[in-house]
Amino acid sequence: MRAKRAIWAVAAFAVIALAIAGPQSCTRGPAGASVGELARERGLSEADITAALKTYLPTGQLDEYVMFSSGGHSGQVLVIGVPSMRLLKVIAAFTPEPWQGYGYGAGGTMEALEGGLVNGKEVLWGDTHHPAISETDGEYDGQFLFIDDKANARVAVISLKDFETKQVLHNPLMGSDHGATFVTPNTEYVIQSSQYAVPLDGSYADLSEYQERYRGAVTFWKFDRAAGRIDPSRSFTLELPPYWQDLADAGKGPSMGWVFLGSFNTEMATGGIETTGVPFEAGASANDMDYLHAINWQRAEQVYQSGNGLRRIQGMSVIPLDVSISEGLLYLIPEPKSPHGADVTPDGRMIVTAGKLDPHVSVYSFEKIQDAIANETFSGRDPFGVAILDFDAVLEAQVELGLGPLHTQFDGRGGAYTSLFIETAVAKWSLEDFTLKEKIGVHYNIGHLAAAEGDTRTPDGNYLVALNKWSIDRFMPVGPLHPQNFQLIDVTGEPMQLLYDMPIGIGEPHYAQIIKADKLDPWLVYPEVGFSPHAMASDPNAVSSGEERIERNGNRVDVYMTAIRSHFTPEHIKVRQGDRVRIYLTSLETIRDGTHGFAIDKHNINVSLEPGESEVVEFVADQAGVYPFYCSEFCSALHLEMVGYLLVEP
Ligand code: CUK
Ligand code: CUA
Repeated sequence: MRAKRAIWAVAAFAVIALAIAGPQSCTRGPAGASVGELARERGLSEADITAALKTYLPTGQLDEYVMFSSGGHSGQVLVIGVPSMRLLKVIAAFTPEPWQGYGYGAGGTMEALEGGLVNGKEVLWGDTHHPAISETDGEYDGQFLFIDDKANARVAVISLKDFETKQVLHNPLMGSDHGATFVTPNTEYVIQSSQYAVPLDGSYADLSEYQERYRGAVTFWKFDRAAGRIDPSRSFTLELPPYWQDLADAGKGPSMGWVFLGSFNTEMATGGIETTGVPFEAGASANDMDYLHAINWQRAEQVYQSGNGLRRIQGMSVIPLDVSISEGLLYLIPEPKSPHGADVTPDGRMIVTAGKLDPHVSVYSFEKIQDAIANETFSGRDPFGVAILDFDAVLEAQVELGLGPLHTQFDGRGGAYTSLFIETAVAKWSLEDFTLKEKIGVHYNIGHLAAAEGDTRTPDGNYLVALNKWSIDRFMPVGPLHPQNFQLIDVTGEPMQLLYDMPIGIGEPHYAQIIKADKLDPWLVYPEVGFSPHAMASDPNAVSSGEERIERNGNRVDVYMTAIRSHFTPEHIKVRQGDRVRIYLTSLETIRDGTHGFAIDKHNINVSLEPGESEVVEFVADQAGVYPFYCSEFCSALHLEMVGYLLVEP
C-alpha cells in the first residue's frame, strides 16, 4: 500500500515538475488551470508540492496511521489521522462532552466520571498529558488507551473498540501526577507517578516539615485486560523521596522489569519568594545534578505480593521507602540538570535523558546500571538512604545537541530525535556513534515529539510529529490565545522535511502516540442491539421492539424506550411533579453511522445512541410543565420529526 503510494507520488511529482518547467502544460486540473499554472500562481516551491503529495488524501482514502494526542486542559484525547493530519475524533475522558453524551445521562458515562471524584468532589476538567496505547510484547496492540490528568492525579481507561472512556480513577496519594500514563511491555501495569510532593496520607503538614512529611510516589495500577479495567485491589505504590518526579518509561527487552523515572527539585526547595527571596524556579534548579530513578517493578511486585512491610495509606498498598531500599527496588542515577525526558531505546539497552538547562542528552547503559548495582558502585546515598549510582560508571555517552533538550523518539534504524525547546528545533542524532546528524527548525518551541510506532520495540521511522507550544505567526490570528501547532515531519531520509502544519484549537496537548492504523480494529456498530458500552456486554435493561412500556412504582417511573429512524417509542411520557424518572433507551439501528441522540429540554440531558447502544437517563421531574424531547443527531429526512413530549403534571 505504502510502496504503491510512493510510486504514484513519484509519477505525480514527475508530471508536476514537468508542468512547472514546461512552457505550456497539457496537465489540466478539473477547474481548468494546469497543475503547473496553479503552482506558479500560488507561489508553491518543489518542496511545497512534494509535501502536499505526501500528505494529501483524496476523498475516501484512509490514513496509514492514527495519532492519539493528549487534549491538554480539555481533559480529552484527540484522534488524528497521519499523514493527512485530519482530526477524526475527540474522546471525552475527564470532562463531560455533550455530543458523545458523556456526562449528560445516568448510565456508564456518569459512572466513569464518578470514578474520577476527587475526595468526593466533582472535578470536571483535566490536564491530560501522556496517552499510552496498550502493549503486547513491547508493541502497540491497539486494544486500549490510557491517559492521565496531571492536575488531579487521575487516570482514564479508554477502549479502542468504541473509543470511549470506561473508567476514571483518582490516586488519593498524589496531589498531581506527571509520569503518567506509561505502560509496561505487556500492559501488566499502568504507571502513574507524582509530580509535586505532598503528604501521602492527605493530611496537613507545614512546608517547614517538607523533608519529613512530604513524599513522592509511583503507583503501578494493575490492568485487567479481560475486564478492560484497572483493578485497584491488585495495584501497589512505592513511596519515593519528595523530589518532583517527572516522566517515566518502562524498560523492555533486556531492561524488562524496570522503569525509569526522571526527577527535578532534588534540592527539595520549598519556594516562598515573598519571604525567602528565592523562587521555586531558582531553588529547584540550583544543583548540577538531579536523579533518574531506576525502579525494579518486577521485584516490587513480589514484595507487594509477599505483603512484607507494606503500609495501607488511604486504601492503597504502599511499599515504604526503607523497604524499597533494603529490597533493592530503587536506585538513583545522577542526571544533569533539571532533566525532563526519560526515554528507553527500542532495543531496551539504553535510557536517554535530557536536562532542560544542559545542551546535552545523557545516555545510560542498562547493563552498566546493573553492574553498578551488583558491585555497589555508588557515589553516595541521598538524605533518605537511597543508593546513588556512580554517574561515570553508568553513563554510556553524552551528545551535545543544542538548547533546551526535552524529549527523545526513535526511528528503529539507530536514529534518535530530540526536541529542543529553546532552540525550537528537532535534533537528529545517532545511537550508534553518538553524533549529531542534523537539525530542522519547528514553529515554535517544541515540547514533545511523537514518532510512528515510536515507543515500541520497532519504530517505523517514517513520520514524526512535533508538538509545538507556540504558533505565533503560523496561522490566522484568532485573538491573544493562539493555537498550538502540530508539525508533521518526514524522517525517511536526510534531510528531514517539514510536511504540514496542523493548528490545535484546544489545548494544551503534551504527548501523543502514533499507531499503525491496521492495528486498530474498532467496532463499526455495537456488536448487538441492546449493547451496553459501559458493561461491554448486552444490557439486561435493553428494550426490544414491541417491549416498549412505562411502569410506575410509587413515585418512580421507568420508561422502556426504543429509537429507530425516525421515531422514539413511546412518544408521550406523562408523569407527576416530583416523580423520579428513569428512561432506558435502546437504539434498534444496525447500520453504520445510524446514530440518534436523545435530549430533553431544560433537564441537562443528552445522550448519544450509536447503532445498537443501550443507555439510561435519570432525573427528578421537579418542575411541572411541557418538555419536548428530541433526537439531537440529524439521522434522517424526518429527523426533525423524531420527537416526543414529556408532560409533567402539577
Ligand atoms: S510534558 Cu509537556 S512538554 Cu507533561 Cu511530557 Cu514535556
Ligand atoms: Cu434520530 Cu435524528
